[in-house]
Amino acid sequence: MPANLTPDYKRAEERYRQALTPEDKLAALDEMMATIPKHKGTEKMQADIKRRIAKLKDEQEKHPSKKRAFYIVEREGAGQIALVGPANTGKSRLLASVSNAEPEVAPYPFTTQVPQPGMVKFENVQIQVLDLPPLDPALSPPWLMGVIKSVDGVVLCFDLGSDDLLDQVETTFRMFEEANLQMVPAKGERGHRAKSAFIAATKADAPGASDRLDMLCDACPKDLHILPVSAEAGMNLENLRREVYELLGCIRVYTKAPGQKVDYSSPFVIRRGTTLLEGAAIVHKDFADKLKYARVWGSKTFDGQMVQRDYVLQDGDIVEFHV
Ligand SMILES: Nc1nc2c(ncn2[C@@H]2O[C@H](COP(=O)(O)OP(=O)(O)O)[C@@H](O)[C@H]2O)c(=O)[nH]1
Ligand SMILES: [Mg+2]
Repeated sequence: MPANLTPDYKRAEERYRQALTPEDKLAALDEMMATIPKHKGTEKMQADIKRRIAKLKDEQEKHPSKKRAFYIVEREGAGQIALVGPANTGKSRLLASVSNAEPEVAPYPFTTQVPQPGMVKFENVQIQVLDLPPLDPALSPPWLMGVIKSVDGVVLCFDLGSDDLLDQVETTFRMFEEANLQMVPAKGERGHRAKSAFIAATKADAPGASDRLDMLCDACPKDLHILPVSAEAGMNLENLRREVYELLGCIRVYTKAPGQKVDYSSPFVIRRGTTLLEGAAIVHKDFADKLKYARVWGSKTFDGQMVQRDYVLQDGDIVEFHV
C-alpha cells in the first residue's frame, strides 16, 4: 500500500535530517509522528519513528551529557576566534563594530542563541570571529564549551559597566576550570586544553568604568592581557583587531616570482615556526618536492639571501622559491 506522505510530513522529515541537536531531533520526530498519515501503509514507519523517539529519550535520561550536541561553524579566513563571556557584556555589539557581521544587539540577556560568525580584517588578514551565547552556569547551551575548545583563540569579554563584574569573572574562570580548560596568553603553549586568550574589558565609556578596570586587573590571572574597549565610543577597536590577529600565533609570508614585484595584499598566514620546506608545501604542492633553495627578503636575512629548506620563516618575509 502506498504511504501517501503529505508535504507537512516531508517537511518534518527534512527537519529531522538537518537537526543538529538531540532536542531538535526529538522535536522533528514528534512532528513527523503528528503529521504522518495514519493507515496500514505507514504502520512500519510509525513504529520506526516511535522507536527513534524512545531511543533518544532514553539516551537523554541515561546520559544527560549526551544532550550535548555541537555546532561546527565552517572556517573561513586565517583562523577562528570566539567572543566569550557572560550575558550582556557587549559581545554582539563589539563584533558588529569590528566586522561585517550584523548580530542582534539587545539590552536583555540571551539574544544570541547560535554561533554568529563575522569576518574581522586586520591589515591584510581576514579572521573569522564567532559571537556566542553567554557563558552562564545555568543558561549556556550544552554545546558551548565544545565550540570554545575547538577555536584557535578566545576574546574574554567582561563588562566595565556592570556591578556584577567580579562575580562574573569568578564564575567564568570557575567554568573553565570545571571544563578543564586554561586561558593562556597569545605567546604561551596552546592545545586542546589551553586556549590563547586576552580580555576585552567592554563598555569602557560607561560611568565608573575606570574604577572597575582596576578591580578587573586585580581579579584576573596576571598573565592575560586586558584591553579596555568601547563599541559605543569607538575606543581601541583597531588594537582589538590586532590582538585578535595575534591570538592566531601566525606569521605573514609573501611570495614573489624572480624579477617580479611582491603582492602585499595576499599574504600566506602560517603557523609560527614553519620551515621553508613546510612553507613551500603550503604555497604549492609541487614546490616541496622540487624545492632547491629560496631567496628571502626579511628581518633575519640580508636582502635576497639564499636560504635552505630548514630555514625558519619569519613574520613579513618575502620568499622567492627556486625549483
Ligand atoms: N555604554 C555602552 N553600552 C554598550 C557597549 N556595547 C554594548 N553596549 C550595550 O550593552 C547591551 C548588551 O549588548 P550586547 O552586544 O547585546 O551584549 P551580549 O549579550 O554580550 O551580546 C546593549 O544594550 C548594548 O547597546 C558599549 O561599548 N558602551
Ligand atoms: Mg549577544
